[in-house]
Amino acid sequence: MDRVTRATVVKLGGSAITDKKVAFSYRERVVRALGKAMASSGLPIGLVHGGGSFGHTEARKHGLSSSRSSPSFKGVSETRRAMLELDAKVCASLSAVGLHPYPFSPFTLLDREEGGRSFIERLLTAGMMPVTFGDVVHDGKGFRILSGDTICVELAELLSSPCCVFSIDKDGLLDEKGAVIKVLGERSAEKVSPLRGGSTRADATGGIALKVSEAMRMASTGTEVRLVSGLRPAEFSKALNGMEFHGTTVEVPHGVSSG
Ligand code: IP8
Repeated sequence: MDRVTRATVVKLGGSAITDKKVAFSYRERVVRALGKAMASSGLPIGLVHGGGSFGHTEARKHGLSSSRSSPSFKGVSETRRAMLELDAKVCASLSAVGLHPYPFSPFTLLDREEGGRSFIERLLTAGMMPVTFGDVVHDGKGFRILSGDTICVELAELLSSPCCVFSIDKDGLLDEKGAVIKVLGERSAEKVSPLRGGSTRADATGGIALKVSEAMRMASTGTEVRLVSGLRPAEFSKALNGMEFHGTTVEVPHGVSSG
């Protein structure tokens, strides 16, 4: 079998795979539908999922965020437990539709020299789907939340990904009037309404602002970034397969990043 060195990165947004208004609510049907679309694409995929009503519920309860080091060790354990619980559900749903998820902590990616890359490449070459998630990490000073959006950038770079698809709970990035922004360019980031793009105030991470800046960062390194509703599997499938889709494409000239 040929060694897989380039793979598509997919983010299953927490706002799509859970109901953020209801703590610990999991959308099994949504994950299965997205899983079926990924299976039928036949693409090698590195998967990242967000925290949704699992990780963000605990993180907020215990005052953890992406910017602050937290003294709440209980909060660290509880948030991590919630993420592992969600990850087990996601992997079970993916297995149920014929995929072969291999869950791992994003820590593995921190060894970015050969270690991280060859680990992921070996999994992909063997026909497994590497699955990781937003997590609680120790950054040397204390614990903080590492968003799945940031992990997507790392993973796309590691895998020289041609494309990254973010599934969210809206039809793409929306402007102030609620209309879908079809193409988000380097100068149009301010068009995005902060409250209209798949993240909510329930986020312990950077919400939509972080998503936009990470998408820009990724696009500037040559990865095509597509944002699509995870609640519309047919559109998700089109976005994944490089077809015209209803959603947002982020286009930034190579080497330029507003993030
Ligand atoms: O939902 C956050 O990941 P995100 C993960 O991708 C935790 O920002 C632990 C809340």
